[in-house]
Amino acid sequence: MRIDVVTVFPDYLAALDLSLIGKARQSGLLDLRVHDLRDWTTDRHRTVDDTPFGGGAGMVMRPDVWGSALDAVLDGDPDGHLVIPTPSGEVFTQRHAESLATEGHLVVACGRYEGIDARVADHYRAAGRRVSELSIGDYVLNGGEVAALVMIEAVGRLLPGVVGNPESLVEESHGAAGLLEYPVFTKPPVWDGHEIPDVLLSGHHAKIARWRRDRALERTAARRPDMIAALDVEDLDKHDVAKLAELGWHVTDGTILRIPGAVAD
Ligand code: 6GU
Repeated sequence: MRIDVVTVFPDYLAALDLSLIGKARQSGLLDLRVHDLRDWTTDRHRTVDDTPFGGGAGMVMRPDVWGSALDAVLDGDPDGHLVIPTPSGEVFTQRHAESLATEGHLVVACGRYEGIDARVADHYRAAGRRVSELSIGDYVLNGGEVAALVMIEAVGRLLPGVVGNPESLVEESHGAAGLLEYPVFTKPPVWDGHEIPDVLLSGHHAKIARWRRDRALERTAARRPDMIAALDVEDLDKHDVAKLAELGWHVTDGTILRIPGAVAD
């Protein structure tokens, strides 16, 4: 996969030299190129922004500079997918990461200030290009760089060969099961008086799987009730249904409903 990132702070992306993503770059699995937006300015001050039409606070990034930069890095590639990190985008999820990981070429346009002139996204969409405006959550950052780091790490680790053991991608939080991951433990078996649950030392694989599934259901019900409500009833066995009832969630004709006050939280 090729990823081009355009930013006024190229140094922000230096973290992508490290760890698994850094290795993927060195081995050639990921061709990641970081560009300075100011390389496409034409004035002496290398201006990338100006005041908003209609008034208001802050500065908006100029469409002409962005257009020149994006045309250059898209490099005539009709399949280049434009990703614009913005707090006004759809919320980026593991589903977006999975979809973006199948692409050949991503171009990530990191805005600063109050964002990029809206004509830029419209222009590339009207030209038939895929454009994804994505937020990493409901809070405000100073620019798209940190969000780009998040998205590139989430996408990059899904590329074949980047994560050594692909099994570790299977059972994780936000994976196919639609549940948060169960708690995990390692040596020593007793740390500061805290023991490991006996079942994990039993060697009884079916019991371990059930124990983990129950902990995943409990955690998800406590921390992410929205994910319980979104579960596919078809994926639940009778033990799941009983566990969910204990947690105050009731499965009736294809839907999962919280019964308020059914259990003490
Ligand atoms: Cl993608 N950009 C900015 N500036 N703030 C954010 C964000 C993105 N996602 C959440 N907050």
